[in-house]
Amino acid sequence: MKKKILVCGAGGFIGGHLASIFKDDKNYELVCADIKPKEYWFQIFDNAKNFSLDLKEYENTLKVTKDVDYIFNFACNMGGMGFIENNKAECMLSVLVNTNLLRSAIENSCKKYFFSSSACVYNALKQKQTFVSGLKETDAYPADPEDGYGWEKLFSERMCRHFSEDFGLETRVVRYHNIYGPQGTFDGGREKAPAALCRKIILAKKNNLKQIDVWGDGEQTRSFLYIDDCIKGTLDVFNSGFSDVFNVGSEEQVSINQMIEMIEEIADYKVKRNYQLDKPKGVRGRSSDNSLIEKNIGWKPNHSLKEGLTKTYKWINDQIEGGTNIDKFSKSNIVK
Ligand code: GDC
Repeated sequence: MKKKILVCGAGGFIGGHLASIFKDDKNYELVCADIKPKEYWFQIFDNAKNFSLDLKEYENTLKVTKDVDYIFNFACNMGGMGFIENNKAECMLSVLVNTNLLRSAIENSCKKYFFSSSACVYNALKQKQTFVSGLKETDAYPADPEDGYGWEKLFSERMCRHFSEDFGLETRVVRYHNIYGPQGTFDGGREKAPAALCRKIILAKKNNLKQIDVWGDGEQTRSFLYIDDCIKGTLDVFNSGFSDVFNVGSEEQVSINQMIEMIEEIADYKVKRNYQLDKPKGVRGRSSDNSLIEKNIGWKPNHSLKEGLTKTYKWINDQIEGGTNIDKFSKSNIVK
C-alpha cells in the first residue's frame, strides 16, 4: 500500500526540497500545500497533488490532511533577521497553521507529524558572546527565545509534545540552524545572510562596485547548514524511533566577516564593507551542538560552509544572469 505524504509549505525553500525527494518515489503519493499562488512556488511537481490555500484556516487543514499518513509541516511566515524582527505578529500567526494541522491530524487519523522548529527558540542569555559554545537542546529552557518568531516556534514544539502525550499522535521535531542553498530566497527582504551576502558580492562584481553593505559589525557569529544536509537530517529524525527535539545544524561557527571572506574567494572579487550598525542583528553568537543527534540518530552534516556557499553562489549567480522567474525567489510580500 502506498503511503500518502503531505508537505505543508511545499512552495517554500525547505518544503520544496523535501517534496522533491518523494515526487518520483512509487511508494508514496505526494500532496503539497502552500499559501502562495502556484506560480510563486520555488519548486512545483506535476505528479503531486498541489493545493494553494491558507493553512491558518481549519477547513483547509482538514481538507489537505484527508487520508494522509505522514505530515511534514514547514509552513510558516518567516525569513531572515530583516523579516522576523519587523514582523513579529505575522510570525506568531503561524501558530494557527501548526495548531490546525495537529487538530486535523487527529481528526483524520494521520500516523506521524513532523514540525520544523528553529534555533530561534534558544535562550538569549546563552547567545551574548561572539563565539559561543554550541547550543544544546536543553538550552531552550528557561525560556527566553527570539521575540515573536522564536516564541511561536517554542510554543508549537510544546503543542506537538502535548498532542503526542494526550492524543497519541507520533511527532518529530527538529530545530534548524540557518538553512541555506539553491532554490532559496535571495532578495526582497526575507533572505538570510548567506544568500544576501552572495547576492551583494555577485552584484558588486557584475557592476564593478567596490563596497557592500553589511548589517552589524560583522563580528557576530552563526553556523549555517547546507540544504542537502538539512533534508538528510530531517528524514533521519523522521524515520527514527525518537520523539525528542533535535538540533539539525552545523557546528562550523563563523563570523559574518569570515563568511564574507569565503564568498570573496568563491567570487574571486574583494569588497570593502560598509557596516550598518542600525540594521537587524539578532543574537551576537549562535552555533549548534550536535552531540545528541549524532549519538541517537547518527546524523551529522557532510558539507563544509565553503562547499555549500560555492553551490549557492553559483545558483544565485545563474538566477541573476538570466535564470527564469527571479521574482518568485525575491518577492517578500506574497505571503500574508
Ligand atoms: O538573517 P540572518 O541569516 O538570520 O542573519 C544572520 C546575521 O547576519 C545577523 O546578525 C545579520 O545582522 C547579519 N547580516 C549581515 N548582513 C544581510 O545583508 C546581512 N542580510 C541578512 N539577512 N543578514 C545580514 C535566523 C532567522 C531564521 C532562522 C534561523 C535559525 O536568524 O532569521 O528565520 O530560524 O535564524 O538559525 P539569523 O541567523 O540571525
